[in-house]
Amino acid sequence: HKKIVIPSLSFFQDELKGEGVVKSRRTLGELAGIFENQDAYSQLPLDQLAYEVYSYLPEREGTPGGLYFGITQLYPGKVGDEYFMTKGHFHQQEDRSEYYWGLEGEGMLILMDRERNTWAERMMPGSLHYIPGGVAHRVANTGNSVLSFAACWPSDAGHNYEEIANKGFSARLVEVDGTPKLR
Ligand code: PAN
Ligand code: ZN
Repeated sequence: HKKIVIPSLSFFQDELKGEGVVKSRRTLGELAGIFENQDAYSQLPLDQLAYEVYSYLPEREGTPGGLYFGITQLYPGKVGDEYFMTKGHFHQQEDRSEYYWGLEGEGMLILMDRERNTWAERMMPGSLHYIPGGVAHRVANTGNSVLSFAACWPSDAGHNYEEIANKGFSARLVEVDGTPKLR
């Protein structure tokens, strides 16, 4: 990965909690089926918050040429040996790409191409991640504190959650001897 410095992070975050920003949230209950260990999952409260997304959507959804911006705050935790993670998706318009960059905390960006090759990139404050079109993306929090990352994506990208919900990624990020490993 490439490392860059974000100069005005606190400004960004204060701005983003203001007007025009849509806040969405996902509980563990809404992540049913994405974790391998069903026993461990069933012992956690369904209403526990997994992540929140602050999105700034200045164009109508589907507008060609526009850009959306969002900050995701993913809480720390594990389900068995698997870390709390985002649902993950391909874009509805397959060729639409996206930038993610790390703001706070530690994590891994899990990526999978159309041939179902899966790989991962370490996320940390200042890390920059280019997600090409046709590549599914999901983030796991591998630390003990909130993982916060920013994203910028085209306003006509759309989200295709179905494929990942049905078939998952071809590898899972699990903790082995205290460190994250793709399995
Ligand atoms: C991000 C994601 C956000 C939440 O803004 O939507 O991190 O992850 P899920 O959408 O997979 O639940 C993005 O990738 N937008 O395209
Ligand atoms: Zn996306």
